[in-house]
Amino acid sequence: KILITGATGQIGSELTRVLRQSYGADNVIAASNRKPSADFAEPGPFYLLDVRAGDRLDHLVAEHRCDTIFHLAALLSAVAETRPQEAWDINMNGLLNVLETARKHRCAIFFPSSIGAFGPGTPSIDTPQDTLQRPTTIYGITKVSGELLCDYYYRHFGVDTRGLRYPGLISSEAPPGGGSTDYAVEIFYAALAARHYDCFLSADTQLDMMYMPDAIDAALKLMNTAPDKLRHRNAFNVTAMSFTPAELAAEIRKRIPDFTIDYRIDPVRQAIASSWPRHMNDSAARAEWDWQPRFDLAAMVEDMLQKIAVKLQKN
Ligand code: VAH
Repeated sequence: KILITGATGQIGSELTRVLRQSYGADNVIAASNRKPSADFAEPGPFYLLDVRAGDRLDHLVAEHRCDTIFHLAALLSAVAETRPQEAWDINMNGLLNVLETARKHRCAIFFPSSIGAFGPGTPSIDTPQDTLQRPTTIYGITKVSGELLCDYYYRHFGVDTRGLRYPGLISSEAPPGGGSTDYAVEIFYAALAARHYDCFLSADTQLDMMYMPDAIDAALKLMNTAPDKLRHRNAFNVTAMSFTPAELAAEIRKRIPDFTIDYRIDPVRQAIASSWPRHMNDSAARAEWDWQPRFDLAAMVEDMLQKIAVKLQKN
């Protein structure tokens, strides 16, 4: 059985649906600190859980005899900057509780790291798998620390921990909450509803990105890889595309010719995004577990516009 923390979040809500379709609803326990919306995943077991409550987490895993935990509960980069102490508490103590539970009950762990685990001193083009990691955001600090802690639990306690350094994630389902790449989701709603978007990052802020179906595939593929194939564990660089707000707007304009974009820069999120890599090298993931994305920029834009249009029509 599988436990998903942060199950109602941007990644969690789609991962829960996919896992329930493959393994059966009763074998996928969804947990989150907030109640799911009416259209959440496939129906199935759901528990309210604050990952800082270690005993409750332990109890859930024991009761359901979970053997795998996808630990997705965390504060994202922009919101974390406004509440750094709380971000440390949730992101680090939550992870520590998950790792301790996994050690006791012999669970495998998936931990999502991020391009946020890199900082301004990291090579920003062709960012190597193994390189300098000195992030300047509290979010990034918790991601590097999380990577190291996961590797520590693997080496010292034999806990099967694995992770991905996700780029900005774009999804048509649950909205992201407080990340610095949220513009790449908001822009689709604005383009369809108002034909105009005010972007909070500058026109030339280039970042790695990925469409959610690829992000879910990557997590499942990594978790299903035979352990002897893995030379790295926490965490693998993975990317699918790399673009600027101007390039994304141009791709949208091919399908919505009267779409316009202005730039009203939010200094906090701009500073965060500017400290991240522009384009990672993900050859370790490609070599060790055959990572390969399906969606490039054009395919992602096509699919997003279709899905968001249907969603807006329904509402
Ligand atoms: C964030 N979207 O800003 C996330 C991500 C690529 C960055 O980790 O928190």
